[in-house]
Amino acid sequence: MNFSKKNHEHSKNNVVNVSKKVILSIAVIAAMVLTSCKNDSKQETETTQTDQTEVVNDMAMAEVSFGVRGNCGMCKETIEKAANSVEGVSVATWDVDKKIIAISFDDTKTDPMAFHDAIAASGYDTEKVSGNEEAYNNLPGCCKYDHDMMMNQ
Ligand SMILES: [Cu+2]
Repeated sequence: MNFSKKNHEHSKNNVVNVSKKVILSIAVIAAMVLTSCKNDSKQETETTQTDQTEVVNDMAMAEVSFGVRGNCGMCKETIEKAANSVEGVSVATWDVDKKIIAISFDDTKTDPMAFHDAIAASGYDTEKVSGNEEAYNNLPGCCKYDHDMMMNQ
């Protein structure tokens, strides 16, 4: 009787130890992901800004800018990719601090509502269209921005 009780307690302790380890590794991974998000955003801002100057000088383009919510460099990638997927867009640059996207485009091929729709479909709120909920739920944890976040800062 006594013997079996001891055994039981022992295995219970093991379970506690294992789950502590699991929680610790999740915390470490989460910390790594957060750090990489921050690094991304700085590098990307620099590269995209150079691109913009080159293209705008080449052609006469219409330009528009509007508020888009998001957190980090990975958000920037997704938001700009969505805007660039619209035909007629030459440059799209989202500012992680101001929560604004600036888009240069050929206005004979598209209009700004197409940008709002494309960005919202990728999961991000614009000042006119709310982000698609399913796409938002599939975003990485660090990209799950606050829906009450200020835009156009
Ligand atoms: Cu993000």
